Amino acid sequence: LSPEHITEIYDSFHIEDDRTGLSSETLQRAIADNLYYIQGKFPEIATLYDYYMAVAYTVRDRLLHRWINTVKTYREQDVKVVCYLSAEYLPGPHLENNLVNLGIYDQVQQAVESSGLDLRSILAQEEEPGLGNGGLGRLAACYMDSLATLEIPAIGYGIRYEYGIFDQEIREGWQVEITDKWLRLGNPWEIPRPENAVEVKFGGYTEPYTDDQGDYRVRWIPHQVVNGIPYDTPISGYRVNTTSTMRLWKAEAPESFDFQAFNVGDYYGAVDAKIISENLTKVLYPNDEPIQGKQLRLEQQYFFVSCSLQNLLKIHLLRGDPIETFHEKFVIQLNDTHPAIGVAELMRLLVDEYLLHWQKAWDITQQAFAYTNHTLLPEALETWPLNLFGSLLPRHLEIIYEINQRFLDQVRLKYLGNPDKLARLSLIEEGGSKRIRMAHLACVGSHAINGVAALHTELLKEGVLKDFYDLWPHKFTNITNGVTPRRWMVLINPRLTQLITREIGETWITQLEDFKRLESLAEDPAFRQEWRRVKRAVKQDLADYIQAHQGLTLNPDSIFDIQAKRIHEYKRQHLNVLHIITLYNRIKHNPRLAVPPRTFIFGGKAAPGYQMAKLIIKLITSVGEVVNHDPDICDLIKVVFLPDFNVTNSQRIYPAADLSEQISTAGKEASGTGNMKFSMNGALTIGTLDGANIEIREAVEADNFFLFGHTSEDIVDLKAQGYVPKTFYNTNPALKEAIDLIASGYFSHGNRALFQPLVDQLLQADPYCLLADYQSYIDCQDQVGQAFQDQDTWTKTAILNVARIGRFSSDRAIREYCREIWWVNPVSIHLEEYQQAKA
Ligand code: CR1
Repeated sequence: LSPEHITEIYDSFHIEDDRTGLSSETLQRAIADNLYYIQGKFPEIATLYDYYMAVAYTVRDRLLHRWINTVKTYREQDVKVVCYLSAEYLPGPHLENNLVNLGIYDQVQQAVESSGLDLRSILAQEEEPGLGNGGLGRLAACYMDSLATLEIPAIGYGIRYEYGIFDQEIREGWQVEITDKWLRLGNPWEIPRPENAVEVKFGGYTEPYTDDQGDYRVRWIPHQVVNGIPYDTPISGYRVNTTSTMRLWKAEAPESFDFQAFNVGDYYGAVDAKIISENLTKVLYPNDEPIQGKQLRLEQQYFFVSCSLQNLLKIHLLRGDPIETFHEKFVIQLNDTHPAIGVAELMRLLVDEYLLHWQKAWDITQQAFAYTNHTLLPEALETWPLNLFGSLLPRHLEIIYEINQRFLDQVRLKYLGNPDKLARLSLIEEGGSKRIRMAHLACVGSHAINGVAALHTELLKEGVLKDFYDLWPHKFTNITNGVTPRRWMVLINPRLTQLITREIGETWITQLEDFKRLESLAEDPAFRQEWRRVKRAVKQDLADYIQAHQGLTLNPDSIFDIQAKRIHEYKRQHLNVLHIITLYNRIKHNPRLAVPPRTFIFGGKAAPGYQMAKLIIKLITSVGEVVNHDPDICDLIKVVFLPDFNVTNSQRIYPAADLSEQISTAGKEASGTGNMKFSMNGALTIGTLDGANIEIREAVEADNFFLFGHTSEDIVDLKAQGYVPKTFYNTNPALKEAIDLIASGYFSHGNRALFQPLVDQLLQADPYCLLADYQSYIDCQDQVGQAFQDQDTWTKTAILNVARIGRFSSDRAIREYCREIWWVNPVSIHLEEYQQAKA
């Protein structure tokens, strides 16, 4: 036999390796193997969770080969890598996403069924990593998905919070927060790498010294040292071998015991140090936009940033590259100002530890960093009291002073004799107690600054960052957010995915602009009918879920009118409630009124300390309590509050919506990304000209979007003229009736005090202009009701929304970052041995 012959015979057996094989037979064997050797269970005593773990490890094995080859390739080819620094990530459950990306959903389903189990119930076992609050963290996860899919070398750095965002329960209509113990049963997706631990210093003092060259240097003598342990999670790309790393840091005490204290008998004192260190990454701050200026939060930020930058420098030097070329090999994206301390930390590392001269270090730093701003809300802009900052990071305070001095010297030359300008640009806010402005540090230390939607970027340039824009207009770009069609369409809406793919093929999954091919189908009555069938089935799924979990029966033919996002006054869930009460009043006055049945669905968490947001939740549930049981309403209106809005639950919600509520006060929502997910799944939007709504409306065209409300300019004018909400209340009987009904105690068992703070806020201040937008919103909702009666036209409009939503893929956004900010290129990963990913 010749060697060729042997290979031929060998190949004909199709021998698959148990760790990489993709056939259902091999997968079934591998699952049984992992159940036995990893979970230590035999089928008779294995729980569903054990099976989930066995399946997860089986899938992880298939990723590992790709992952290791990815890391190896980047190292060998010395490629430029994108480093995404984010204090938050909301990746959602990993298992199903990895099945989709690897193209092995069907094989795993078959393998699981052959063992007498059901894949859906196994998938339901996964506890999602809730390591973020909302849009910002989920955006980071969508970007990680697109980076891998587009084969861009990338690492996502963040914090491995032991407790993520709290789980929300609703008790007696109020939000109750439950600790999120997501790691309790183990996390099969992460690999700890204690051998790569790094040290992070805190507190203490600095002292000058002269180095061998006779140069002035500074040494930092810390009060405390904490270890950072990296935990790596593979992030797969869709049908490519590229598998990127999400590296999250956990804080640990350098030694389990302080031996000195132990020797003198202070056992408890010794263990104390361990507890203090581990507190650092214990819990995610559950505030979405208003920041919480707590010292622990600054410690978290510095901790993960220092770990990540030390890690990057180590990788760079291990690749044999000189420190001077760092910025040619890495670009570091700051996801908001949370990691902005990185600018000062990289300077410290380069100057104090790697002994570069200031100017050289500064060039590297500026070229390495780029900054994304995610909010205009003044209460969300991070500033730290100088005292707090200096006691925690004494060396960084000196570095920031130095950066500021050099920066202001430059500004002074440009704006001769303009002290106001200097004060406005300074990294230090003067007056009263001094504070460090993190956004200013990010702007000065970056080569690029971007907003997340066209309007948002314009408002940044005219407002919060105007002085920086005047100084460096070339640094500013807009990159409108996007969402990944893999999770937000393929994974969550298999029915619609199948229908679309049958008609236009599957290229859209990685080139969402191909949805354009659906345009002509909008005119096809048979296609519209199928579309309607799919939508109806998906609505039924959500209705079944709500029936099972809340005991509420919903009518799947009613308008599913959904608002799902964090509860915030600027997002105006209470404007939605005013519409519900207005409809309710109309039916009460005229029980024979022909109104199309509507189901109002809300989902969203309130920051635990945000009283008004919590009261808004209570208002929604209280109105639901009355409306849902009022016989006069004849089930024409139903109000549902879906508890615990997270990635998992959101996946049931987006596909089922007819109407997407995007009703923030114009100028307040930086972009929004839920707006994109709803549209992608065929909902029509009712919205203001805010954030990315504006661009969505442009894309789908005005006729296919329900627009209402004041523009951001109107709002500014309105307030400049001295906005008096009472005028609207006094001159609009329906509005007055709705507000009075809340105030009367009608929804609170006669308790007039309950909603008083909310009513007072609306009548006396109304900072988010609900009253000014009320009539326009009601009129627009009436148009929605009308339009829904004509199901065929509604469906056509829905199809056109999907056909034209292609621009809002995170792939497009990532391509823009690559081209305009990162200057990085794709690198393909080849698997030499074992199996290639399915084409
Ligand atoms: C914005 O409020 C945007 C996301 C992602 C949020 C939202 O409109 O879609 O960021 N901002 O860009 C935020 O969380 C801290 O700021």
